[in-house]
Amino acid sequence: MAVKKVNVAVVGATGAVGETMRRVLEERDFPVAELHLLASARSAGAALDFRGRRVVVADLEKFDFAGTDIALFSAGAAVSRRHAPRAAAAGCVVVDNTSCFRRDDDIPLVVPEVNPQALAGHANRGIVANPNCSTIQLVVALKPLHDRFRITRINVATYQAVSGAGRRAVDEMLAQTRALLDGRAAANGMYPKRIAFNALPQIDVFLDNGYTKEEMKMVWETRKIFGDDAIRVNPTTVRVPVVHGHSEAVHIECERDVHLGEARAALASAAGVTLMDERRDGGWPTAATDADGSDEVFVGRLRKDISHPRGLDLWVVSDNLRKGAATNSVQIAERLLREHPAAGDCA
Ligand code: NAP
Ligand code: 3JM
Repeated sequence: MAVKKVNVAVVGATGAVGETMRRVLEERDFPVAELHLLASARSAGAALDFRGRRVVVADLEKFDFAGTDIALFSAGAAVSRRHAPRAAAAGCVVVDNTSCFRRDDDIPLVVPEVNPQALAGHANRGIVANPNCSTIQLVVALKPLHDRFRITRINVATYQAVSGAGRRAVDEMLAQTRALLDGRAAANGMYPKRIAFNALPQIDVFLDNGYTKEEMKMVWETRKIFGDDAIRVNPTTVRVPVVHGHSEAVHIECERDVHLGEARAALASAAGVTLMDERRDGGWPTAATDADGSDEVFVGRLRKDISHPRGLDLWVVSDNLRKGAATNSVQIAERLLREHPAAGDCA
């Protein structure tokens, strides 16, 4: 990439997403001049690796964003609400991984394979929002189908990995699993019921309409990214005892007639999609065996819906910490540097 080097801050650097951010920046050879790793006072002073060097974690509260070009925020919505505007005011472009700004009309919500044109709006407030992990893999898989068949309705059930709820959630699932295998009682902490050897039909808080906030994020964000307020989305989000990778059973209804061969060809050539759809034992992708560690959105189990004349069913799997969070944010930052080089120009 023939772009100048920039100063980058990772906010929430000690977390599950922040750790993946560091790895993805390194893997993609992002043109980092100086890297600032930020977290709360709890972790300030700890040292983390980046490109073979130790970088000391600093306290976000005391950090001055002047001189930082791009900040990748993943420390929760409340932290973004407090600190992202002051980073932007200091001339830094913020790519925010939380739900804090996603629904604001003047903040672009971007998946580079789907709506890169929206990035132009970064200049409005100096903030670009990264969608929720479940939305990202859904829209990457559905974009080529929406372009051809015009989707009118999406029914989706998710099977979401515990790493989507952070480090403590992974620890809790593993501790419960160990305890149960040893014949001991499993204590609940983060989840209201046991997650080990179970499936929990609640992610995030309940809203007045009986859906959870995670479910409504998929409704709001899909409409905004597709620029289509008419598209109807009906999600059920479920937490399952998988460490990395979300899976989704997706059922779409379309305006135009659906041709399976055309759908398959569209998915096979779509950016960011790997079609893994063979009608034999194991001819489909899974979170643990295919998605974990990959940046791709895997699609399988493609078939015409026997209950609807213009319906199509598919199975969509992706790594929630990579394409669902860190990789998408870094891809946004790469595009900002390439296509909007004045973004966060602090150098
Ligand atoms: P995590 O493993 O629990 O890590 C949380 C991170 O935030 C840690 O680095 C923590 O630092 C930091 N932090 C917490 N409170 C802070 C504060 N007051 N000031 C500064 N830093 C603070 O969680 P995670 O899974 O990485 O997720 C972090 C956030 O990213 C989530 O809350 C969510 O908003 C967002 N996220 C987005 C997606 C997506 O779908 N795009 C997916 C997952 C997460 P300490 O070490 O100092 O505690
Ligand atoms: C994924 O602010 C918080 O407590 C974070 C909750 C959270 C979010 C969120 O709302 O930002 C946890 C995991 C997300 C997300 O990406 O929407």
